[in-house]
Amino acid sequence: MRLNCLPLLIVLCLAVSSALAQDIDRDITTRLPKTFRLDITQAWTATTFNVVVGDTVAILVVGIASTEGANPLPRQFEWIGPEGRGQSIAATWFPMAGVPEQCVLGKIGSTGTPFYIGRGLGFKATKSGTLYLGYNDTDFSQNYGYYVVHIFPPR
Ligand SMILES: [Ca+2]
Repeated sequence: MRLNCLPLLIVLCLAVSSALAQDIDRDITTRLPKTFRLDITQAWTATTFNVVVGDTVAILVVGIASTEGANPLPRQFEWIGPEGRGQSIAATWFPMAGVPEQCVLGKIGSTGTPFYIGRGLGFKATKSGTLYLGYNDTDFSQNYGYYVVHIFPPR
């Protein structure tokens, strides 16, 4: 009895999936991101993504990480998103001063000027070079976790 229903079920599934697929036309020119895992146990990480002057690039960062090991003390250094600790503005001895401590940064080229990325950023490059991702911290030894960074290339 159950086997008799199987062909009908398959036809029904195909009809439903076919109907759903008719709502889109695939666009192969859509920008799909390159995805990187940002290690926060070091200040800067070189990506394999190269930027050219004039490129418009979009970056999206997700995840949470700890600056005080895998079990940070409650209400002291808790899990932090890529926007950093908004209540603590970095001093001059951080990789980038004047933005939140423990935020995600970027720079173009190993000697480039750092810029704030946080949860995400869209920019037009005024310099060519390898895109670096950074973590705005001074002690990297007990950092735990990572961020996932999606970089959408220019069209
Ligand atoms: Ca730290």
